[in-house]
Amino acid sequence: MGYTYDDQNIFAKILRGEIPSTPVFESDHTMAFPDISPQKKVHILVIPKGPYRCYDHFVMEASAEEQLDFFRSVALIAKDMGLCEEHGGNGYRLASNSGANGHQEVPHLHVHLLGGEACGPLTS
Ligand code: DGP
Repeated sequence: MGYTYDDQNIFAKILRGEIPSTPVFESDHTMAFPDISPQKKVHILVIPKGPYRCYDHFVMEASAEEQLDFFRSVALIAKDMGLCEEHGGNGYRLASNSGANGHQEVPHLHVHLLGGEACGPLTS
């Protein structure tokens, strides 16, 4: 069974400019913007520009160039936002929900970058 992708999801509309967003980062294959409902002082969503539903879809089917750009971008954003311990910050959490059990609401791969305050243990 191949991966499907619904191009009417909210992040696809943001990428096409149909819904406004305030990007904090953009590269050839990656974009990032603040979460509409932040769970921490810093809550950024990092998404690939390509049509990938979730983490495993992206890793299985995106090109090496897209993958390198995406994973590197996550780290660059964490660094630029002052979150990395190696650069004077207090660390951060990455989370990517996939599918129903993962409680994924928007079916376009996104990594939540959380920081600016303690995240605490994972609870549910
Ligand atoms: P998830 O459960 O991992 O699929 O989280 C989806 C996140 O997307 C959730 O934290 C809220 C956020 N979100 C939903 N709609 C919008 C939107 O239109 N703009 C922005 N910036 N964030 C959104």
